[in-house]
Amino acid sequence: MAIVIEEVKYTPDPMVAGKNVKATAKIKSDEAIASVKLYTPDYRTLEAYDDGTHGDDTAGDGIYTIETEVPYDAPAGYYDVTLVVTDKKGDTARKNVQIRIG
Ligand SMILES: [Ca+2]
Repeated sequence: MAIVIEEVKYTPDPMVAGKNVKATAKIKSDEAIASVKLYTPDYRTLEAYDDGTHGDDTAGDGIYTIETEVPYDAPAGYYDVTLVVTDKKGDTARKNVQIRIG
């Protein structure tokens, strides 16, 4: 198990169209992480950070954070997003997560 993605959370839950959402994923890896990307239902690719900025609370704690605005015209409902983690050796792990927009 090179990369383990655990504890994906977001607030507020459900998300609100036109408002900010903060999502976090706890990631464990034997290798250094190269990138953590989230593919959204509206075909955006968002980068998650563990650098103490971009809404991330603590740098280097293995909790990666994305802060973004939910599209104002997003219809309420359940959606699937995909989180893809790539390490510096090029190995990847992915996790599908169901989100809710209220
Ligand atoms: Ca962090």
